[in-house]
Amino acid sequence: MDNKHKPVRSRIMAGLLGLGIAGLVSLAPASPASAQSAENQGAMPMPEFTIYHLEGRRSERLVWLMEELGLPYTLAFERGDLMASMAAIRAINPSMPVAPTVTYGDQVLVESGAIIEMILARHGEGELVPPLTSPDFATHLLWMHYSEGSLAARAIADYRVWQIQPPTQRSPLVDSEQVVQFAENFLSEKPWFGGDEFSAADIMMLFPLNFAFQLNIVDASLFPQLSAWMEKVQARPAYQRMLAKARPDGMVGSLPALPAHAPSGPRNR
Ligand SMILES: N[C@@H](CCC(=O)N[C@@H](CS)C(=O)NCC(=O)O)C(=O)O
Repeated sequence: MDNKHKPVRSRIMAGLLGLGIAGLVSLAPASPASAQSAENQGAMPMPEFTIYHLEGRRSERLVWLMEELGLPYTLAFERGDLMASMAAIRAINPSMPVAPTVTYGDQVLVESGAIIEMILARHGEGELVPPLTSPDFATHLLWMHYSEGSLAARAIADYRVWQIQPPTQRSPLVDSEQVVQFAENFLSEKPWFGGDEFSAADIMMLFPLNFAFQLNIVDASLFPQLSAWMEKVQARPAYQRMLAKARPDGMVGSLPALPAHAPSGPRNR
């Protein structure tokens, strides 16, 4: 542990003790498919990596990633208590308290997609990313970024607005249904958002699609490819290990589903 690192860790520990955080657990994945590979030539050594987590939220992406890669991490959350888990996040990241917040060595980081890309570049040994020369590499990156930049952004905006004012018609702008339809179209050509193989893009895409389906932001029955893909990714052993560790009591603090989304179909332009 270097000198810069020590105060950060002690501040984290003090914050956690003060909050009575029970869920700080070091986790060595059950099936370390590539645990050894991180130590192999070419990969950087993995520094201490703590994921500050809220059950059922985007921090699950990182737990799932680490389980897929077989890399070690520590998971910090207060089981069944989102407020306490959020207080722990605020304690280490007061200016941007969001889940995930992680500590990676002596750095405090946010943005699940950027953290995933960093972990893959430094410790992934080529896993969960299509080969650089494959056309799948371009679409993998597209979905890595689309998941937050286009999909989550539209779904959350529509959710917030429609909660206040139920919609009577579709927006002339790109809306939730259109961003979800674009993803549906891709899966009618390819089995994964990674293209021919599962990739980190599949990890990124699940959260906003679950959000859109479960909160009735779009009509899930219109998207059979996505529904089949969701079943497939959620059956993965690494996803199931993530659920057991990061959501042991099921969903906590679900948001209410919308009574109505915008009517499907053609739009006035
Ligand atoms: N684009 C960020 C979004 C992070 C984010 O907004 N996380 C939610 C939980 S899923 C959160 O912490 N929200 C707290 C708030 O908005 O106050 C990422 O992908 O990490």
